[in-house]
Amino acid sequence: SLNPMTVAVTGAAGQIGYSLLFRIANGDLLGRERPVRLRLLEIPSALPALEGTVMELQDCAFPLLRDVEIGSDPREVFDGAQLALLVGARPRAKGMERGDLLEANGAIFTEQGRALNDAAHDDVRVVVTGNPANTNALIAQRNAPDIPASRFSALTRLDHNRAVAMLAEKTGASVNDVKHLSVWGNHSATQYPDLDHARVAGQPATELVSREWVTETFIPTVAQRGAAILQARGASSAASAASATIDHARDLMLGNPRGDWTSMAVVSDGSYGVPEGLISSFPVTTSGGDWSIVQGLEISEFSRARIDASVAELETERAAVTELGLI
Ligand code: NAX
Repeated sequence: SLNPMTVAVTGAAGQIGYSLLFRIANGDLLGRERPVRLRLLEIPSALPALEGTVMELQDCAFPLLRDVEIGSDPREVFDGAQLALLVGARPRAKGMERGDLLEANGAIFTEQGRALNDAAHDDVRVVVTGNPANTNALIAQRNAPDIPASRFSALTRLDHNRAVAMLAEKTGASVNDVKHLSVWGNHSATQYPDLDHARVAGQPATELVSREWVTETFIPTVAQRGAAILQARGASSAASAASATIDHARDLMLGNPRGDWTSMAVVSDGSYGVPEGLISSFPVTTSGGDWSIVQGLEISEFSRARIDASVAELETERAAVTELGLI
C-alpha cells in the first residue's frame, strides 16, 4: 500500500475544520489508497474542544487514518508536513479596521510561514483558506524563503464552485457539463467570475445567457454568496468551504480532470498583466503538486476592467502588509 502522507490543518477546532478533518480522514483528499497522518494546530484555548473532535475521529474508525496529533506550537505541528492547510485565521471583530485585521493575521501568518520554512517536509505544499486568503498566503510565502513560492496557493475554489453551480442551474445543465470557467483576482467582493471561455455541454456559455444576466445577476450573486449564507444560516459557509478546500488540494496533489481547468490563487509570473509576485486567482491546470496558469486566453475589455479592479485591491493589500513590515 502507499506510504502515509502527513497533512497539517490549522484552525482545526473551527467550523470548517469540523467538516474538513472527516473528509480528509475518509480519503476524499488523497484517494482511497493513501493513509494519512493528521497534525492539527489550534490556539491553546481551543485545544480542549479539539480533543473532542479527535475522539470523534477515532470513533469513525477510518481505515486510512494512521494517527492524529494536536498542538499549539506551529514548529511542532508542521514537523514533516507534506501538505499544510492553513484554515485558522483571525476573524474581523466589530469595530476592527481593515488594517487591524491585516495586522492580526500578519502575526499568525508570519509565524506559520517561518515554522513551515524550518519544520515542514522539503516537498511541502501549502494551501491557505483563512481570510484574507490571498494576502495571508503572500505573508506566509514571503516568510518562508527556503520554500519555492510556487508551493503556496490560496483558495478561490469555493467561488469557482459557486459559479459552476449557478451557471448549471441557469442553463438547466448538470454541473458536470460546465467547463472552463475562471475566477480571477482576490477572494473578496472584487473577485471576477469569468464566463467568456466557459462551455456548457460544449456550447459557449455566452451564447446561452445574456450579458445583462452576467453583469446584473451572475457576478454579484457569486461575489455576495458568502454574505447570503451568513445571513441565512447565522454562521459563515463551513461545509462548502471545507469541500472546496478538499477540491483545491486534491486537484493540486492528484491533478485536475482532463479537458477542463480550475481556479486557484497562485503567485503571478506576470501572466495576463497581473504584477509579478502577487497571489492572485487564475485559471490553472494542475498535476503532481504543481500548477500552471492557462495561457493564451483572449481577455475582453469587459474582463480586463474587472481583473484590473480586483488586482488593484490585491496591490493595496500588499502595500499595506509591506508598510506593516510583514513581508
Ligand atoms: P472559525 O472561527 O470557526 O475557526 C477558526 C479557528 O481558527 C478557530 O478555532 C480559532 O481558534 C483558530 N485559530 C485562530 N488563530 C489561530 C492560530 N494562530 N493558529 C491556529 N488556529 C488558529 O472559522 P471558520 O468558519 O472555520 O473559517 C476559517 C477561516 O476560513 C476564516 O478566516 C474564514 O474567513 C475563512 N473562509 C475562507 C473561505 C474561502 O473561500 N477562502 C470561505 C469560508 C471562510 O469564510
